[in-house]
Amino acid sequence: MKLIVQIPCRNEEEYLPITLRDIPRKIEGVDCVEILVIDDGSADRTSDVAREAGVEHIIRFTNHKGLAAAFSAGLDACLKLGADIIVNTDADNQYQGADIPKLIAPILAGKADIIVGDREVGNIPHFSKTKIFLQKLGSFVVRRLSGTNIPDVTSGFRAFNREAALRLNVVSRFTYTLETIISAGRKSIAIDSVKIRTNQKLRESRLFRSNFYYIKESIITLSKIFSMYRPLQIFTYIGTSIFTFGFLLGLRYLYFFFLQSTAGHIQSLILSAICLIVGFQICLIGLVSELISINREKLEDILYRIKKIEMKNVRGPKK
Ligand SMILES: Nc1nc2c(ncn2[C@@H]2O[C@H](COP(=O)(O)OP(=O)(O)O)[C@@H](O)[C@H]2O)c(=O)[nH]1
Ligand SMILES: [Mg+2]
Repeated sequence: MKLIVQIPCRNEEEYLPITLRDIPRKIEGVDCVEILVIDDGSADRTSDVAREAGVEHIIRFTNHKGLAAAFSAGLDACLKLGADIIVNTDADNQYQGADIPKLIAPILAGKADIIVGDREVGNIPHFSKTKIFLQKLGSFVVRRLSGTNIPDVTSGFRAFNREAALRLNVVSRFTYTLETIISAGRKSIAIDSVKIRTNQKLRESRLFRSNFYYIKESIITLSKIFSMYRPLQIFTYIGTSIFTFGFLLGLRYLYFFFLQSTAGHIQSLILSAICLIVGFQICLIGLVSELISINREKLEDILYRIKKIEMKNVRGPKK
């Protein structure tokens, strides 16, 4: 049983050594623990620091590709390196390395494919009230969209077994955290959560730069994911609302047409016609998106098979 701890990094030379020191190298139930650092085109000495600390694997992007891309590249590399379990953690030592055994326990026991560490955000002293509220709201929305029960959806402290890592494909740019949970829920991957501890804050969060930035990016990410995973539903909601409004307005016009005078009601007739056309078109777009989404599922299945073949080729046919 091989565990690889992956750490996506951007300009983390200062705190990465502290994080690395905290990662246990011996864990019960696991034969070997290795570390993979993904350096997302850092301008500082992140990669050098990782090498000096004895990190086994380093991926270095020549330019900045974003956290989600770094996360995906990490999963891919871990699979090729023969990981049975992959743990993702942050480079700023937000999470306690000592909690890794707790995080992977349900996976070792065969009870889950993905475990998300629950920070219990309401109890984190350095989180502002607004940040706690936004995190809780985000978690609520993602729980509803994904049909899962994960209390802390933005937590970066997670464990994946090989099967889950093979199945997940991330297309978001801002963050992988929300998409992986929604994707897991939609694909019926067994996802669960365990309570974990957090360390004192070492530096300000770069992902949560401001409330506005966080809300904006989260809405963009969620809209994209939602229209990817449930296009028919979302477009039908929007389309039928507009269509119904146009229909009622049309009925109102007919009422005037037959029982009173239509004088002065032409504007509402035009609006009604526009709403009927637009609403219908949106429903049609939903249908097309649904077909595209079915295609995507098939493509993902092919990707899954290709990844398996790649893994076998890299590691030799026997493993
Ligand atoms: N690859 C990559 N990693 C990033 C980027 N921004 C943040 N990270 C990493 O993501 C993790 C979490 O970032 P952080 O700023 O601590 O956000 P927090 O989770 O809100 O505290 C850390 O390991 C960062 O190094 C980025 O642009 N690219
Ligand atoms: Mg942090």
